Amino acid sequence: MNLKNLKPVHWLYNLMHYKSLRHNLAAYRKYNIRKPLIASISSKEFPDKESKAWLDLENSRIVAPLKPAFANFPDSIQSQILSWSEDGYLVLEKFFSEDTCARINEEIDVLMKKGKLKYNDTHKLMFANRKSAFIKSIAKDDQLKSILEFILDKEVVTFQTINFMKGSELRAHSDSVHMTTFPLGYMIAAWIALEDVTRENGPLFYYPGSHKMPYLLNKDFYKGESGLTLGKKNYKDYEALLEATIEASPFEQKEFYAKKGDVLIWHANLVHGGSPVLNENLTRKSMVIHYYAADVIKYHEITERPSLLEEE
Ligand SMILES: O=C(O)CCC(=O)C(=O)O
Repeated sequence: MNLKNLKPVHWLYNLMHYKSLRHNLAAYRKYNIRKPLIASISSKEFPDKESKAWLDLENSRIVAPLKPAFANFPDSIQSQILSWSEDGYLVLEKFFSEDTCARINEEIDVLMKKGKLKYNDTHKLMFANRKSAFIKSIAKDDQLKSILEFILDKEVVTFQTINFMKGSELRAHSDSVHMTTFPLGYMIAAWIALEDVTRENGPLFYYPGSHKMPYLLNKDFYKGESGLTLGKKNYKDYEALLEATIEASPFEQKEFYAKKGDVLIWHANLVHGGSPVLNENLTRKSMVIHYYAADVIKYHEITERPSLLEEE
């Protein structure tokens, strides 16, 4: 029996990290969730399965310019905010300087050398923002946050950073199955190229417009669970279902041949992943930052765990 499948093991772990669950308290009250903060939580508690984010409910071309803050953005950002409702992503060219990227890469190298940052069971280097004040400050960059907060029309908080040294080769997915909110639509990610990306070193891929597809949630690939166990939900089943859904959809895959310092911001439900690495000798240094809106319920649909969020 896999211990990670036992909900009481999660409850105990959550209890030990109670402080990091308090971010959910106000939203549990607001949405009338009558459960302890340590309990398992998933979309089955919630009545609706659709985003409530303003630019999903209304067309950004019409409503975005009506907000005074829109005028503060340069033309290149304004035009992409206008197409956010259609596209579900935007690109900020050369947003971070060469020096900033070099400094992030250096911090990662030092953390790895000191053994403070290690690969998890995949290619991911998780939570460097908790180990480096500089990387934490990048995640809190005022200009970046002003764009994210405009798009969500809510204050955002950093949930995590993930650094990759090589192309991730992750299969297509939407982050909303990993980092989920109630109401839906209130996660947003910023992906930063820390070196140039080409066809060869495993570019990020994404499907413009795919954020408009229905959110795939546990009920869609559910294999049975009990009050005490997660059941046989298999992430591979999710990936297969999502791939079949996106292949049958009109959305077309794009690859992001980013230049160092470019940023791609994606919607909570935009389908994306990592293309194959064609040249294994090449690195593809990048960092993705996942943010939540501050005042929503934040959790992980697949594992039914409330998110642990460190106070900023
Ligand atoms: O960087 C990549 O190749 C993919 C990253 C990704 O899919 C994610 O962070 O959700």
